[in-house]
Amino acid sequence: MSAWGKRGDMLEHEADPYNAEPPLWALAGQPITAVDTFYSRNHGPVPDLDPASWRLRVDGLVDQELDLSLADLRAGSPERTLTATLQCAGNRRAGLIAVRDIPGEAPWRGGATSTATWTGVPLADVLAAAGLRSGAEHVCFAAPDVSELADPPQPYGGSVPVAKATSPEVLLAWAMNDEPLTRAHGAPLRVVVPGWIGARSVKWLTGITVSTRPSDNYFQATAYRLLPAHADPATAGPGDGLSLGPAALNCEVLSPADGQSVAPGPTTITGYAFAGQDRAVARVDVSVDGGRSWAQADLDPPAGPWAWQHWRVPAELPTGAVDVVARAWDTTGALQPEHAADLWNPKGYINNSWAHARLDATTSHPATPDRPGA
Ligand SMILES: Nc1nc2c(c(=O)[nH]1)N[C@H]1C(S)=C(S)[C@@H](COP(=O)(O)O)O[C@H]1N2
Ligand SMILES: [Mo]
Repeated sequence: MSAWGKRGDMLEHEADPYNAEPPLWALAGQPITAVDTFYSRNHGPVPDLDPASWRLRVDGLVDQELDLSLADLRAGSPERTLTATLQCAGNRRAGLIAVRDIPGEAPWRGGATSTATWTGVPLADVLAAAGLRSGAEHVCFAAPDVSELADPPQPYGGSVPVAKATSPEVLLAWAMNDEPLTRAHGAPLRVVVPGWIGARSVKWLTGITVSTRPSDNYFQATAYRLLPAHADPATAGPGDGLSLGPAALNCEVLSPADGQSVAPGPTTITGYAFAGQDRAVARVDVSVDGGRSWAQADLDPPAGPWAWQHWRVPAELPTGAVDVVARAWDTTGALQPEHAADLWNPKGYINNSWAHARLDATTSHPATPDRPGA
């Protein structure tokens, strides 16, 4: 075990605030990610909230302001459990940094994506109890963790439009994989916004404010926005670039993973693919010759409409340096973009270019896990 109850081989990008992702092979073949393996993304120190005195305040454009304890929430509406993938907008940023450096942002690999079974109550039920007034367009989330990364330093926050907030899949969750939320994952209560970038799934939720406008929190108004490649993030202000919401179609090769030494010959290549919001993964192609020829992978059925899909394909690895490539289509017929260079942006968000796993199949040694930092 390392920090925050995570497995010892996490790739730790930062100790404080804690930012870590599992090695890719640890996600392979696991439709649900164990809590000790689930990536952790934080912008400030992890709060230690007392569940007994914790309250959730609901205000803004509502008929009735609410001040709820955990017991009130549990009593207020029937509990719901669903499986949802969280994917950070910075997932696979390392592929963008390889194109051009991105100072100040961590080189996340494809492990800033994990899937859990979440239990809580629909946000829609709480909003219905409060009663939305006319003009209600956005639902803003407030948390107590103060981030020095924000300018000026401020607690983390974000918002989603009312249409998403009142959709039945958006949960106020107190449990993850049937265990109470751990501190690192937002205890005692977090938002889970399935199908949207992870940034909107606000942890340590203490406030909900219904508004005519999106949250003016730094992490909604200034960060997690896609700037044009030539923009200077140091001078970009609130509202610049485009606001990120629904997750983009993406995929990653998990096993054998990028950087591994493997034996040439027959193997099975596996990975994940994920399509945000109301799209699903329709097809995944895999190449073991850098994209000259392709085989169609078998897709596992997802654990639910908001979960990633794992895929597998038998392959014959040639001897030498092997470039495994994977690319996914979604149910709209859209294919991932081929090149990371076309996607480069100053904050390094949404690298959903074709996934590459570069393998060393020069000798017939047994497979080794790719070790962080190796
Ligand atoms: N309060 C708070 N909520 C937060 C964050 C944060 O720093 N503070 N990080 C966000 C981001 S960017 C992501 S990707 C997810 C990560 O959730 P996890 O740490 O449970 O994996 O939490 C989101 N919610
Ligand atoms: Mo994120």
